[in-house]
Amino acid sequence: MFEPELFPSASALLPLPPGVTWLEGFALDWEDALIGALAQIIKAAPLRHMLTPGGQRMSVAMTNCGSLGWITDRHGYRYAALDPDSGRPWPALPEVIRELAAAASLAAGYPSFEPDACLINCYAPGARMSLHQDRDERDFSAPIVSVSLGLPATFLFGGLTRRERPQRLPLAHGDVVVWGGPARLAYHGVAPVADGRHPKLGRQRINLTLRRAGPLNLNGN
Ligand code: MD6
Ligand code: FE
Repeated sequence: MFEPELFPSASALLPLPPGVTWLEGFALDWEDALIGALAQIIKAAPLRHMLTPGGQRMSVAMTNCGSLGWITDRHGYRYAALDPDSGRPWPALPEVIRELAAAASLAAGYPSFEPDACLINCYAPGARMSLHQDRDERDFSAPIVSVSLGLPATFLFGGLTRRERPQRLPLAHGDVVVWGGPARLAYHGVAPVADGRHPKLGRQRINLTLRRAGPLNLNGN
């Protein structure tokens, strides 16, 4: 007979909005390879605190890999093929990240996701990301694959307007969230990360968001 789980997982208890798939611990099979690949990327394209168009320094430190990288500065939010700090292309998307993105998007029902951009967000304790929509991509038909590593965080998942009260998803090391379809333009953010120490990553949360961002406009950068 089917045995109901005594301790259902957090993802089984929360009704997720349509278009969102939460794969708990999905990235754990790739954990060490991912951490190794991240170290290489950060060496080639160091984490930095970018400025918002309004001139605020973001509390989250960022870098990118893949053919396009998400950047922000006084001129706005956009994707760029070159790292503005070095003038060089972003590091290539490592095979381990490509493989994880393919497996996660397939598991979530998007069998042909081909990411060209991977934003790497690094949160020290206290860092946060305010509610926003992801709308700098060329088209919104591709899903976004989001991988959480290191310290846990509360992901805030709102509606299609800023006014809806967000749902709170406790994301842990190794969790992957895939979102697309009706959720693609939902407002979302990350509550201030609580202090702690992760056995492999120390006092930080790292999030990878894999997207299909391009192609860029001919005159775009
Ligand atoms: C983060 N993530 O988890 C920030 N955006 O650190 C995002 O802003 C995000 O996780 C779009 C899709 C998935 C995400
Ligand atoms: Fe986002």
